[in-house]
Amino acid sequence: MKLAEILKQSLLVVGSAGCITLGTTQVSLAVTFFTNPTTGNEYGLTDNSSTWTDAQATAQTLGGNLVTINDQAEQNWLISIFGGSELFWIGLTDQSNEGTFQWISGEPISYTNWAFGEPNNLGGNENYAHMNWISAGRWNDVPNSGFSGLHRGIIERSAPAAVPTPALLPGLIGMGIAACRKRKPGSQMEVSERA
Ligand SMILES: [Ca+2]
Ligand SMILES: [Ca+2]
Ligand SMILES: [Ca+2]
Repeated sequence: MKLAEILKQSLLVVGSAGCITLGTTQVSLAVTFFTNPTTGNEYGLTDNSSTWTDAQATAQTLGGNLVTINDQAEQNWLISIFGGSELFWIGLTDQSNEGTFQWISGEPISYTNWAFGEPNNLGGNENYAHMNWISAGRWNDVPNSGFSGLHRGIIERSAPAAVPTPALLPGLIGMGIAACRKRKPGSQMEVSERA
C-alpha cells in the first residue's frame, strides 16, 4: 500500500471513534466528526438520545464538551451540518445558578440565540438548553430529560494534534529506526494508546 493511502486511512480513523464504559460493559461509539474550517474544531453527534448530563459525559469521554456556540457563524454552520429541525443538546446550563446560564466548556457567553420568550424555566426545573426549538437554531431551556423525550447532543472538541505531512514522514521514520537501533537487544518498544 502506498504511503499516501496509509496516511489517508489513518486520518479517517483519527477522531472518528471512541469507547465508553457503561457499568461493566464497554460500548463502542462510532461518532463521525466534522471540522469547522472557521473555528478549527471538530463537531459530532452523540449516537443515542439521552439526558443532557449523559450527553455531556459522552462528549467528555470523546475529548470535548457539548457544543459552545460562540457566534452566529458557528450557529449557522451547525445548522448546515446537522440540520435545523431535530432538537439537539448544546452545552448551556443554569443548573449551578438558576437564571445564570453558563457554557459547560467555561467559555464566556459572547452570543445568544434564544427562541422568543426563552429561557423561561417552565415548571421551575428547566436548567439545560437545546437548539432548533420552534425554528432553526433557536435555543430553549428544558429539563434534563428533554422535551417530549431525550435528545442527541452536539459535541465540540479541539482538533487532534497535526499529523506529520508525507514530506516530513521519511525523516521521522528514519529517526524512529535510529532510535530502535540504539535499544539493547531484547528490549521492547513502548506503545501508548489513547482510549
Ligand atoms: Ca464553539
Ligand atoms: Ca433554569
Ligand atoms: Ca423553556
